[in-house]
Amino acid sequence: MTEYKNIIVTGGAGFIGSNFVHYVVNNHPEVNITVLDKLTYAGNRANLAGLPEDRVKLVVGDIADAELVNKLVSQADAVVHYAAESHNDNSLIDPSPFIETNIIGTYTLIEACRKYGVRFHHVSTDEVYGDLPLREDLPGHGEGVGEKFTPESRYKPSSPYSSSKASSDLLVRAWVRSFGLKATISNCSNNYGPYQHIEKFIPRQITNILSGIRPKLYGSGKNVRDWIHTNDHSSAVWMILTKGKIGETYLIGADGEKNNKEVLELILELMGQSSEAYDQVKDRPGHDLRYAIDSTKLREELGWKPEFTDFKSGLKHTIDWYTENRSWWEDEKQAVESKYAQNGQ
Ligand code: NAD
Ligand code: TDX
Repeated sequence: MTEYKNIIVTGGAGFIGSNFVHYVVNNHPEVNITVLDKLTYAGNRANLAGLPEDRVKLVVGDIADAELVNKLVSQADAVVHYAAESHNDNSLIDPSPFIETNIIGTYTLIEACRKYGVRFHHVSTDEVYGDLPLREDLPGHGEGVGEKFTPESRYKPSSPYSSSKASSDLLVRAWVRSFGLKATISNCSNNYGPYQHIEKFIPRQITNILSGIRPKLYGSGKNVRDWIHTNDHSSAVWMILTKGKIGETYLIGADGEKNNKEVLELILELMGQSSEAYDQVKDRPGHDLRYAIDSTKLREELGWKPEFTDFKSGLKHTIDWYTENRSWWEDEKQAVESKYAQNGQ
């Protein structure tokens, strides 16, 4: 049982937020959820379809709308904050919504939580720490060099997206220290699973193959991401919300480092394609080389551990989901690909 019976989930109609809503509905029957979501291009009512209406309510609105936020927060026990502009490539084309939503939106939420004494959990990313060198470029291939992100790592964001997330993390930290905001922060690595927007790497390649388009790999494909199944992210956030220490930052990761070329080759194999059936395209400007999370603190202090650690089987389920849910993504595919094509990607 939890003391948080009525929670607000911002961005709960997006990829990770909606997976969290499903997780809470399935695992914590005493909790009611208000999803606050603007339904931008990345938000989708369909992600919440089938959930019990008496437990999950969708409020369509902006997290930067102080009047609406104050009204909702005054009636809640906790806020779990996922809403964000989340795509690096978009932030390189137009940073402005990233500043509005990720910085001003977070500010609006923490001001309301401060006013009403409401518990706040801030969902953030490992990208605030910038990148790490590739293991192959480290002496002894990086073994024992202490080469992962920890909660003490220096903030060093590279893109407009990651710098806006870093800004929001720092606001939360300051509100804890100066105003006693009851907040925790989590920084998670790259998520995969169902309901992820098809602009992102894994679903873009799966839906390319399903549409007869060749997958697109940026640059050399050597860049490393530390993959975690979104269900494991959800269990970690719930644990931090309910057992985490106020003011603390927890890093969430499942030891899932892989380079992009390896991931793409696995998708091609699982979808019955030749391992060379893809195009190498223009690299992302400022492309972070490698992310890797040390989640010891979360595992040792709170006893969390990931369940979905077989990447190949998680990827297979994800491919099956996009194959079986064509209507969820098909209408948007052409527009997403023409935006990339304009950019040479
Ligand atoms: P997403 O883009 O799929 O979903 C974002 C959701 O926020 C959408 O439903 C959108 O409509 C909503 N939203 C955007 N602006 C809003 C506003 N102003 N007011 C209200 N709602 C708004 O993103 P995601 O990949 O699910 O990421 C969710 C959170 O997790 C983000 O904070 C992101 O930084 C963080 N995160 C993501 C990853 C990842 O791998 N995707 C990893 C670590 C952390
Ligand atoms: O078509 C592509 N080809 C490609 O090679 C795309 C879309 C991406 N890539 C590469 C770029 C990255 O190295 O794949 C990797 C993953 O790309 P994205 O899916 O865009 O994710 P990334 O930039 O790593 O950021 C993600 O993880 C951290 C989320 O989008 C962020 O919201 C989260 O904070």
